[in-house]
Amino acid sequence: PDFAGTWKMKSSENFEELLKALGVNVMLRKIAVAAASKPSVEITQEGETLSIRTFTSVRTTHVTFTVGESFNEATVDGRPCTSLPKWETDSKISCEQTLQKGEGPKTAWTREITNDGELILTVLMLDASIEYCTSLYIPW
Ligand code: R13
Repeated sequence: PDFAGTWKMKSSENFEELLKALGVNVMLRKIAVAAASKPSVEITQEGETLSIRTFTSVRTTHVTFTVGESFNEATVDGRPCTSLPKWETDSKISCEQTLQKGEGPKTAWTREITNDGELILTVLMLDASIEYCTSLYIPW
């Protein structure tokens, strides 16, 4: 499937709860939640190699990876991690994150293109199976 394009957020759920569960203090949480409500995402793709840029007013991230190959990124609370993206289905990438140092909750994300051409991003805390946040993106 084709993840490429410029995307804007249509809705998002549970982001603050996720940050809280990850131990982010209330002040940083409020800043992150305000900024994360209006992100834009630019994705380019060549075969199984994706480059994803996420822009917000306080933080911009850029990751490039090939599905099936591990790469370095940061967790949503900013800890350096090694990530291994895999195809969960034809249209869904699932990626487990392993912290590079220290202890912390195990996290993962999934990115999926729906039949309607929308992009769903989910960030999960694997130890606490109920803690996850989901964002829905539509083409810009
Ligand atoms: C700031 C520092 C404190 C921590 C944090 C976490 C997340 C974010 C900002 C910050 C933001 C994340 C946006 C994510 C999006 C993901 C997506 C707690 C480290 C800088 C305040 C803004 C938009 O949808 O792809």
